[in-house]
Amino acid sequence: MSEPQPYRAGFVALAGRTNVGKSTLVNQIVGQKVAIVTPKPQTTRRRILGVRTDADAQLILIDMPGLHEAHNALNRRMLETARRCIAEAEIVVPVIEAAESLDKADRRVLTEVSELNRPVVVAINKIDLVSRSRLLPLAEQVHEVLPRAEIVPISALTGENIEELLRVIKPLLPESGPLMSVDEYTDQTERMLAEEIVREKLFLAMRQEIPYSTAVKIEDFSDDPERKLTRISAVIIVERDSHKGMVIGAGGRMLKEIGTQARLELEQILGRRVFLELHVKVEKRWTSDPRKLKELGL
Ligand SMILES: Nc1nc2c(ncn2[C@@H]2O[C@H](COP(=O)(O)OP(=O)(O)O)[C@@H](O)[C@H]2O)c(=O)[nH]1
Ligand SMILES: [Mg+2]
Repeated sequence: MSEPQPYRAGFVALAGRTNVGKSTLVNQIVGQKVAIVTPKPQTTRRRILGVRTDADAQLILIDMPGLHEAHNALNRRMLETARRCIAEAEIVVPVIEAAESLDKADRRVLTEVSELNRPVVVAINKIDLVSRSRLLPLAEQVHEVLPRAEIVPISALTGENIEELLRVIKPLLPESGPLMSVDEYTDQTERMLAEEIVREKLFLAMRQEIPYSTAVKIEDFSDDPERKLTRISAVIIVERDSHKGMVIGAGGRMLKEIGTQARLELEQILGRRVFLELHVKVEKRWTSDPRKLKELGL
């Protein structure tokens, strides 16, 4: 009979440029929505933990902002956050996009990761969009930068090959009992989740560059047990008066739609009725103001 395998647990950082599907992958592995996802770059601003507890191992996944070039204080903070996340992880999983060849930004990420003295597993994501046979040249290019890393093609969206990714990662984790309570799946409070969900609906609703200069702050989050509902009041912060008008929309329709979408999802996540109130406030140049960023927890 074989020896029982020791339990393993540790921190796994998902690193990569923006929009490759890191947050989608965290949600897929955890089996719950812990991180918001949009087609827009730079959706994730903070470090978010997602926990997956299995019978043989516990993975604490670190979702983080993308590795990108920084042009303002917000971007610099996001980049610092990403680098700190990579530094604190036991295993680094660079996520890159399935394509014919390695994109410049992806190559930069792999090179940065290759300089760490840490086990690395490369996830080639979005394989639902390409045929597998065409991934060979890409895998070879990855192998040139990271000769010792295992490479696993996956689809974070459909879940394809995620079990294989976990099978490769688990033996690399240190021997340890679970680090987080087994019924926990994120380190975020309900208040933080509410903030993120409102921001997701805002990002999805707005076109062009406006999302990057908006933020959401929860001003009140209180349970009303008698009426079995949670009252949430949030402010959407924008940089310019013109942006305020666009977020509110003609006759207030845009803001109402964002509020409805956010409320419906929050009711589903929290499992109770939600009364959500949104308003919009202009804070000139908040994305360049370190003090404002700190106030917003960024
Ligand atoms: N087709 C496809 N799209 C994906 C996949 N994973 C993520 N996406 C999409 O890529 C976009 C960015 O995803 P997100 O998780 O926010 O990327 P992040 O910036 O790396 O966290 C979203 O529109 C996702 O729906 C995948 O495996 N296949
Ligand atoms: Mg993300």
